[in-house]
Amino acid sequence: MLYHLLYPLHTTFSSFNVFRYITFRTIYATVTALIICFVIGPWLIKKLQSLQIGQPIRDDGPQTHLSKKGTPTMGGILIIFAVVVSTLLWANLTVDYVWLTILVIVGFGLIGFLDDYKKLSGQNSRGISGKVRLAGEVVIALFISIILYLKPGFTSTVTIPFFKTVLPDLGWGYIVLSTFIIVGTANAVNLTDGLDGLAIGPTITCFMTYLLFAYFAGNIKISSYLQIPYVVGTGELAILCGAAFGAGLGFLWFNTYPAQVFMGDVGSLSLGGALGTIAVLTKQEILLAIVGGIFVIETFSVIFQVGWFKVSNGKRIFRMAPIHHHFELKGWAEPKVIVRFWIISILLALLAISTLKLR
Ligand code: 57M
Repeated sequence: MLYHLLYPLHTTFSSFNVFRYITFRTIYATVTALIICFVIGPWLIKKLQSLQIGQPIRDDGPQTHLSKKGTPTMGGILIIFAVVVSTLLWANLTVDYVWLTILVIVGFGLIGFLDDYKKLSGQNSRGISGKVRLAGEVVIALFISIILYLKPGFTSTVTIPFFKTVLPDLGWGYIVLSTFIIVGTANAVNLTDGLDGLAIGPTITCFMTYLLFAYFAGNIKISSYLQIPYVVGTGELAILCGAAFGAGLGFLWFNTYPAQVFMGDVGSLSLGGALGTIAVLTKQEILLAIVGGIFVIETFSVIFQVGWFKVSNGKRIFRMAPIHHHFELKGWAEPKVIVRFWIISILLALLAISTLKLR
């Protein structure tokens, strides 16, 4: 909105020319989202506490988690609010990619909200049926993927990290891949969200990394220099990534150990869905498996544990899945697991950025 209101005034006040620059607007989108979290966070946490939106804790998990009972959840509402308001303020709203990503943020957030609400009102950890939840996610992701497939200028080729000339064209198969990435990332972030700050840390590194890729992919000169696909309009997604980065930091302020609030499914599904969508829009689809490697590791730890548990009649590979519980049960203090996972996610982000040159 500020872009549309203030940039046209640059003919009278030349300093308003600055609103033209994506870099300027990205920085202030980040700061705006961070400030929104700082200002509204304490109020929202009190509100959630007074509404008794406290997390029920499963008694079959690590014993250290029992003391977390009553910690308010659904802090993701704060993240969504900060990202959406900041993006609406700073982005160029004529770019449809911005609206598609906001649709995923709000749509997946709504599914997560219903899930959280059901868990809290029933005071158990089940929430809405897994099938209904998945169906809702697939409908939204499929809608986005079909729109992109039909959009003139948006190609159905996939960028393979480390290979600059290998760009397989999947045709309509791209719709399937894109839907899988969006839904898969949402659920992977959800699985990771089991220790204070564990999910939001790698989410922040992912948004920072995709901020760069969105800026590069949206710039005709830089994209051609780096030999990555040029996608008109994705530069504006750098602003949304900045807003998500700022909101993530603002949320971490309250979610860091010992957490004053959890993000809930409303937060994890919405952030994960947004990350998947941005990976698709910037045509760096497969790269997300590297940038978001922590989410991939967490998900595979569950797949292997559950698979082995079934075929071996109750034997386990890890002490408990997802893998962060394994380390807790080995005796690592919770902050140690969290910070080590953050360190790995930063390393993975650097590796992902290096693919721009290692090709
Ligand atoms: C949700 N959520 C936390 C909070 C958060 C298939 C199976 C492996 C699925 C998995 C599962 O349900 N994962 C998704 C993970 C929960 O947090 C809430 O959920 C939201 C995110 N969806 O925002 O609202 C608990 O996580 C802890 N937490 C923090 N800090 C945070 O910032 O400490 C969360 C955020 C909170 C809090 O304790 O209550 C969760 O874990 O429920 N299931 C599991 O993770 C379970 N694993 C399991 O059953 N493993 C089995 C195999 C055979 C399937 C095994 O390895 O033996 C464990 N989950 C828990 N206890 N809580 C089992 C034990």
